[in-house]
Amino acid sequence: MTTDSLIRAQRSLRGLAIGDALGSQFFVPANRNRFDNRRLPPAPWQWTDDTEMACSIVAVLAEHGRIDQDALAASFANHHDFDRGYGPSTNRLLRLIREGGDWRDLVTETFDGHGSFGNGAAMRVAPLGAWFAGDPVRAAQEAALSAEVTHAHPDGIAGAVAVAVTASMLAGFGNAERPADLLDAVLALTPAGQVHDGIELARELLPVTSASVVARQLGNGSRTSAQDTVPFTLWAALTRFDDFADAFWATASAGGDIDTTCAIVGGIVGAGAAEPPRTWAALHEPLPDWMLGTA
Ligand code: 8NA
Ligand code: MG
Ligand code: MG
Ligand code: MG
Repeated sequence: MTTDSLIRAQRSLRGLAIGDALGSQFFVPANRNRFDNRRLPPAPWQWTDDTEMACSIVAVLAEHGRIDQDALAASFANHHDFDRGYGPSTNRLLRLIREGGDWRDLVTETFDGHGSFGNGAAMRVAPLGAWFAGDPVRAAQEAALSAEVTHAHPDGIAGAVAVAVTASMLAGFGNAERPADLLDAVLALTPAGQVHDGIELARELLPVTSASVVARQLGNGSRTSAQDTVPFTLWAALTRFDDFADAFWATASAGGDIDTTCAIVGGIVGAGAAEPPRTWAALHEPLPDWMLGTA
């Protein structure tokens, strides 16, 4: 059954997948010089772990209507394709789950018991915010549940909460909220920590126009942490929420973890009203049925 929630989540997922697939092309050295004049790299653009994991979130929501953590861990592990370029700790975790390990034991053991604060929980979660459009409190709760399966560090979880709440608010209220007011609502629901502090700074930087200037202060994901990824992506998405292509190019031009920053931004602006250019959708590797939650 295709519900309104699923349709909204799929719109966000398509934006996320295009951001990820197109963004990842800029790791190819020959494509680096294409930023300046916004030239598209040659197709096909293959999506990476960001999209693969986002599809599991949508599939679990389509089946359960909420985040069932055991179902999500199983879907992440069963669909884990090593060649899609996963973060090192997530790679190991998913392999051990597939071999029969219990995610609840494994996830708390990562990084000497601190848990991961990688950006992997944030990169996949915008479609969940779109699913719970206009209900940011529920989006925050479900986002935390989705994060906990792979990321036990409070900042890893906070990054996912902040992205989901932003997508929920844009999907539910469109541009009715000013970006600064929207970020106040995000801050109210995001747990304390470095991600929260970074979003406070992102709010101050909303009037700045240059993505690279802002990325120098907030980070561009080059450490693949939630802390150095999420504040910049919220800034980029909320300053350009009505223009998918502009949001993409501004985000990509800052460099860093480009597949992931563009996946987050594409997922958030896709949750709102912004449509990716039609030609772009045809250039990226298509998503199979299971990935759209309709298998
Ligand atoms: P993760 O849990 O392995 O975390 C990613 C990285 O964050 C780790 O490798 C560490 O460097 C760092 N990190 C996380 N927690 C801690 C901690 N407690 N202490 C010290 N360092 C820590 O994987 P993930 O799923 O969060 O990663 C997602 C990223 O990996 C995305 O960028 C995704 O696209 C993928 N990826 C990125 C690159 C890249 O270089 N940009 C390459 C391949 C894959
Ligand atoms: Mg990736
Ligand atoms: Mg937290
Ligand atoms: Mg990445």
